Amino acid sequence: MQDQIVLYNGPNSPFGRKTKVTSLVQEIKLEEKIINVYEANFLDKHNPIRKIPTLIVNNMAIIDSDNICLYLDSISKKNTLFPKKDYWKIMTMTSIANGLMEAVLERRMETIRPDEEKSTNFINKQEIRIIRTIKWLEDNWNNYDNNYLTMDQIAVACALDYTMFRFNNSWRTNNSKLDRWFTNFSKNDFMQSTLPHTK
Ligand SMILES: N[C@@H](CCC(=O)N[C@@H](CS)C(=O)NCC(=O)O)C(=O)O
Repeated sequence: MQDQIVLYNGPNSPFGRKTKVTSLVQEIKLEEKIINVYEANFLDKHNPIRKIPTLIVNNMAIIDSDNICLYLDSISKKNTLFPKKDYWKIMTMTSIANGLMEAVLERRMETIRPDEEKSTNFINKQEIRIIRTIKWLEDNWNNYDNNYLTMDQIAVACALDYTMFRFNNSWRTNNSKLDRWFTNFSKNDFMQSTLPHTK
C-alpha cells in the first residue's frame, strides 16, 4: 500500500518552501495543507513545538525542514540532493541558509510587535546578521556543480527570496555573483511555482 503523506505548510514559510520544492524535484506525491500555524492546535499532538513544516507519513510525524527534505530524498528514485561527495559542505551551507531564514523571520516578527514591546537592538542584530550572511555567501559559497542540483542551492535560493519578501532586495546590488546565480536559479519551475504569495 502506498504511504499517505501530508505536508502541513504555511503560505510563505521559507522552511516550508524548501520541503515543497524538494517534493517537486524528487517527484514525491504528497498532499499539501496550507494552515495558519498560530491557530493550529491540532498540530500539537504530532509536533509539540507547533511549527510548520510538519510532515505526516501515515501516522508518523517528521519535523524540521531538514529532516523532511532528507526523508523525501530518501524515498525518491531521482538523483539525491545530498550526494556523499559534498555531504558536509551541503549540510553546513543549508544550515547557513536556514540561519538566514531565521534571522529574516525573527526580524519580521519583532517589527510587527506593538511599539512599546519592540526592541530596536534586536532588530539591528538580525539585520546585521542578514547582511553579514549574504556577504559571506557571496565571498565563500562555491555552488559545487551548477549542473547537479543539491539541497543547499534550494535552501539558499529560498532564503534569498524570503529576504526580499520580508526585508529588502538591496543585497542584490552589493553581491553580484550571488545575484547572477539567483536570477538564473529562480527561473526553475520549482522556484516559480512556490513563490511566497501573501503579505
Ligand atoms: N527549524 C524549523 C523552523 C520552522 C519555523 O520556524 N517555522 C515557522 C514558520 S516560517 C513557524 O512555524 N513558526 C510558528 C511559531 O513560531 O509559533 C524548520 O527548519 O522546520
